[in-house]
Amino acid sequence: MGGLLQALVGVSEKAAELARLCRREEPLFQLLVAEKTGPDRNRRFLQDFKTLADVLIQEVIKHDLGKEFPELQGHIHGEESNEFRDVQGGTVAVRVCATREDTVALLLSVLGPEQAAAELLADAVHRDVVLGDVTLAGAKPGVSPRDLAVWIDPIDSTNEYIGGREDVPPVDGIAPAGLCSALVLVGAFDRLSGRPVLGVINEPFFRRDPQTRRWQGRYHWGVAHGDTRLCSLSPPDPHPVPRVVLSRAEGAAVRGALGPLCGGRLHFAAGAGYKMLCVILGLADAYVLSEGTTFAWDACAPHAILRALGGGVVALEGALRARREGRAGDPPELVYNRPAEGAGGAERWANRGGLVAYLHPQHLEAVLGALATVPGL
Ligand code: 2IP
Ligand code: CA
Ligand code: CA
Repeated sequence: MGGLLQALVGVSEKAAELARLCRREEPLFQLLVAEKTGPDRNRRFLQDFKTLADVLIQEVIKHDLGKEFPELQGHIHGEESNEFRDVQGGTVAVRVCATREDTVALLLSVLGPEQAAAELLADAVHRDVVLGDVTLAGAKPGVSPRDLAVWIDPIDSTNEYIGGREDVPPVDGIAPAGLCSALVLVGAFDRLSGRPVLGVINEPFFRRDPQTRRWQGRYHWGVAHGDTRLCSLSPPDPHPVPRVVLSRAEGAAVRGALGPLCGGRLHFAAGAGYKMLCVILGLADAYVLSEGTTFAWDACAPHAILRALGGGVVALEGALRARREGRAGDPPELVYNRPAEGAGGAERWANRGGLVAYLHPQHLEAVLGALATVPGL
């Protein structure tokens, strides 16, 4: 048996394959495409199908990790609920069954007559993933699954995944939108402290194979545990003039405050996970978000990788408050074991008050300095 890190990468590979499958195979792809143009009578079903890709991926990850590491059972959480409307309008709990045939039958209760689609999905669900990654095999984080819990975002940037644009030209290496910003995020955090410990980001749509035209993915992983720092990537060099990546939803005040710091040039991208990946890869020096519109499952995996590389993700509101009050010490980082007080549903796990993801402390300092003047932050 490999370690937990290797298992997280393995499940992310299976998830990425499921994400690619849902776009590649005709019966599945038709259902995705039809969502945009389909007749009204299909709307509910297609909406459900869209979610089925996410729900199924999350259940597969939960199932495979829980099977290999029974200590993790009950501690694997994700964005989605597995409750699903079936074709009769009843409720079905999507899960991985003991046999491929049982999984096919369960999927058919959601997909209706789409036998081929159900079979393709079940094949991928029950297939074993073999990783031929020597560096990963040699990584020994020294963590015990008993101390950890997991956050899964089965598909981050669902809108871009469904939209599927392949021709969005990058700006300084950063894709402003498109299929490549759809990512699988699997992160593990310390149950007691809430700190992120292991992170895997999988890019299912990294590039097309020039020969076969099939999508090829890639993955990145990181470990930040005690004094141990391990990563599949080396820390990138900082840009002399900082590059900041933002959500297109970011308001004028934040744009106005950060513009001068970045030589008047801000970058924009879709997907919370993708923007953090841009920082991890050194395409950007910081990702700033002033609102609580991301969740624990968006940030946990990228945060672990950022910490592995010497950076982190701070809670923006708390960091600005500490600064105003002149408190010494490092600004507070996001934690993953504390639901927001007084909130219900997904909001319990919102990263309230926004965040800053960074790699080099001087950029965090510069960004916080610039944002300190923004009224209302
Ligand atoms: C979303 C997704 C969005 C992001 C939002 C996330 O997750 O990453 O793209 O907004 O914060 O919660 P933006 O693109 O404006 O940064 P999901 O796609 O999983 O709902
Ligand atoms: Ca997300
Ligand atoms: Ca998602």
